[in-house]
Amino acid sequence: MRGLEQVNMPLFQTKFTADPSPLVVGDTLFLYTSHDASPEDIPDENEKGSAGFFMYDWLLWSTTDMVNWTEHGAVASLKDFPWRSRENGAWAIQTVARNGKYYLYAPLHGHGIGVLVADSPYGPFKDPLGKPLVWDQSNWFDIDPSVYTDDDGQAYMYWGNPHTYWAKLGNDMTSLTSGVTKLPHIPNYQEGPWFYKRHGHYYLGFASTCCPEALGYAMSDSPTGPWEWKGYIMKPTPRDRGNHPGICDYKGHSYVFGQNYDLMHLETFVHHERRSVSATEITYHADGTIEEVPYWLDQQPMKQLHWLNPYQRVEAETMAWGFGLKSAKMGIPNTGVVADMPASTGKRNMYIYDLNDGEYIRLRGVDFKKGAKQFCITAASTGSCAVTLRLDSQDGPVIGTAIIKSTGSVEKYKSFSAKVKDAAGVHDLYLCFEKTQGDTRLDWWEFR
Ligand code: FUB
Repeated sequence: MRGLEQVNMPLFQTKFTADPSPLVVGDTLFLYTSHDASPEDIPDENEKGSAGFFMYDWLLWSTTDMVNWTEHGAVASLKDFPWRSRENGAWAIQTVARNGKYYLYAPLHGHGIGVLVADSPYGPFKDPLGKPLVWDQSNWFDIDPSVYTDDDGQAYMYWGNPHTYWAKLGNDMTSLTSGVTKLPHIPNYQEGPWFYKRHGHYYLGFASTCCPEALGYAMSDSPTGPWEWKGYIMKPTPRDRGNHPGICDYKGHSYVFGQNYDLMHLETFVHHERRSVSATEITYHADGTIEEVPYWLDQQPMKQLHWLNPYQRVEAETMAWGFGLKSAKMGIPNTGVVADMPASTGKRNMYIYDLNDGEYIRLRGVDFKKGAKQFCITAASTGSCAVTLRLDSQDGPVIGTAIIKSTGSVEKYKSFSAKVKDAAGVHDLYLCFEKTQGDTRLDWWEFR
């Protein structure tokens, strides 16, 4: 039997995530996701244990190596759309870049699709319209926007469940310059279109017919169809239910992102909409069709594109795995109460908290080169916590132990250090938490 580290587990553990939307900016892959609230963040006491969708804000993550991801917290929330009619329904977004600006297309379930604009992928995002970009008030079909700008500069938006719609966007990316076209049904289409062009072929990835949804796709010679069903990228399986593709090329590889319940299944198999995003590499055949991939758990872990440099500031919220830990933006408590959320904040420092004995942060492929001598971690604590540094497994050789002591407040950060020995070459690094007392928050660490 293969353990958690031998299979392709979800990318993020500090929050439940869904609806992955990749965006490559320079050498960084940003991934915008929806956020399925954890029970403690659902404000209605009667709903904490229920199976439905509780979605209030959208999250951002980034990587340069495809296995160690840095969390950036909420980039926007329902609060950024003052015209919304519900305090739930922050469904699947896509963010695209154009002319130095970032456009975040967001469905507010039951209230159409809006758009936010920012000067940076981290935000802050602002609503330039004050109203939905599209909204057919006779139904709730207007979800899951996907935007692609073609080589001639014409941008298109696709969206919809259970029908597929498209419209042309103006050069401002915030207006429609055509009517809305409802396409003839594409076989197996349910929702979550992901519209893009690659090597002259147009693609529409999508979540295939519910339930269980899988990842299907269609191809066309034109940005407006007709679309031909080409098969599954990943076949349906009873191990999954809802799904939603995000597809991109990055550093010479092609990837599909999707969602599953594999993280929640570590705690319960009772159905709740507590989803998690996974990724896998895909390959294209010469005719442009996509080689089908097995279900996430039947795959090897993702391949790392380059080693992590530990001799520079590494955020505590950078990790390959951190099950049981929580994260927050400094000065902004996690809460599902939309009224208490800040307007889109832009980039902010984050911290990791809720450390318990036996939990750990795993970093994959850390290159210690000729050898590290010292480990420094910046933390705040009302108690204490031992951070034991181990190589290659949770029980691997110890290379040092840093003791975090009380700083008097969870807001007051200090540096704690440990002597390090026998850490050279490339290893997975485990920051293992033991003897935890009180509340400890981790900001960043580095080796010297
Ligand atoms: O995440 C909420 C909804 O579930 C999305 O909008 C759909 O694509 C499905 O993933």
